[in-house]
Amino acid sequence: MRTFPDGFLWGTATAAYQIEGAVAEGGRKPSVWDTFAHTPGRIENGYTGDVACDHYHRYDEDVELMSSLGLGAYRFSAGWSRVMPDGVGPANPAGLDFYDRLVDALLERGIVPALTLNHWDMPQALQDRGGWPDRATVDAFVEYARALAGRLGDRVRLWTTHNEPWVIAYNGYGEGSMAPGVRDWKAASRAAHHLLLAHGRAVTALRALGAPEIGYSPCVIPHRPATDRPEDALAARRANELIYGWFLDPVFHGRYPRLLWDRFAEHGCLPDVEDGDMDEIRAPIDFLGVNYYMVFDTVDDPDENGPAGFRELLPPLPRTDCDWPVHPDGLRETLVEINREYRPKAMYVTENGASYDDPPRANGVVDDPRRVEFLRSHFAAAHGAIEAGVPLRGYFVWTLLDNFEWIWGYNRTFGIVHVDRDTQRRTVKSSARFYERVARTNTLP
Ligand code: GCO
Repeated sequence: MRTFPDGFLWGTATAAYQIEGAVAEGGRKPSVWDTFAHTPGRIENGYTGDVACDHYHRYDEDVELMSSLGLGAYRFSAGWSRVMPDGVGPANPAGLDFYDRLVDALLERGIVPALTLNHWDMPQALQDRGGWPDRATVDAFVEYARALAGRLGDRVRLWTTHNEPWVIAYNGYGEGSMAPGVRDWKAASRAAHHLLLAHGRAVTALRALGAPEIGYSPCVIPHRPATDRPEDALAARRANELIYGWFLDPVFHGRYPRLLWDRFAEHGCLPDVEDGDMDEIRAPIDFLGVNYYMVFDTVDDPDENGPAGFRELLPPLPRTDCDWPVHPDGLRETLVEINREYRPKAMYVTENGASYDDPPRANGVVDDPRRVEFLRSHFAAAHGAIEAGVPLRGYFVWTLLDNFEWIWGYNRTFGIVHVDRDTQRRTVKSSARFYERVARTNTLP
């Protein structure tokens, strides 16, 4: 039996566009994800987040569900275009009211609120003016952060600036597979720099408004060399720099990682870094969130991943329904490595989970033994990291509800709670019951 430290937070994580629905209610206007999802051919089956889990109307039921499972924390994102429908200008009172009600509902049940400002849903109005490659978007983001912190600063304990900024910068602006679907690596590196600057300035603004704990949630997908060829070792290092080094070195060390910087330079894709930017980006944070799902093997390939020039291979491991390799010990290694390299004051696993499709049986029961095993083995790895000295303070399982899984739409299910797409009925899966035991006892049986 493994016991976790006192006060360890057990929660789930969600994102606004993936669960809220109500995309044209309460003054909300489109985000880049509404536009992208409504573009034919972008999302499987033409699915959109228009309705999603209807959480906007059912938030109280969903919070009650978390409470019934004994969960002590909830990581959610504010819909940027719900709070700032036009990107700039005054905040939308109805949007702020929604998050106000949600936060109060959590606090009434003793659930710690953890708010992410940017889980990818930038207002379309800002994209129309240039989006993240445009430096003015930094100011718009800080205004948005101020509006939320001005309203909720006293009640939300954990504040996160961006979720997985590499997805926005490289998938969104570089290879174009995610919103806003741009294919331009110069735009991608500019977007990355502005995301970092927006992070740093938002940290400073949140601090001034009294936000208790401020952090950041990049995604760490460790890439290992597939062979002992030196060029594959370098390719793996570039892959790691692209996905997380680019977003962590500036925040903790005040500089960009060298290998990729040189590659961007060779391709004429460097961002415009102005005097003082790196100091602003380096504003101290209280915690680092890590999203961890998988590992990949890597080979050198100048034709893939733009200037980073690498290709991913599947290691010989079991895989989830997303074809993601399952490697629990990679979580322990990642936490230990990241802690050694960056020395954050505290860490959280801000996302970890798996897509497995286990439909309800005739008697209504949803049994998902593969997810139970996935969670059990990853919790054990997190415990191993704590034993190795990592200041890990909590764990957020991705995710509470089967939801809109980006380009896969509703074809991938990560929830510990099943959602019937026609009726919106929520059914607790066996993984949720397993998680309940862990959360209530703070131990892993
Ligand atoms: C992610 C996202 C989640 C995904 C999850 C599964 O940060 O990639 O935070 O929104 O749904 O990772 O793909």
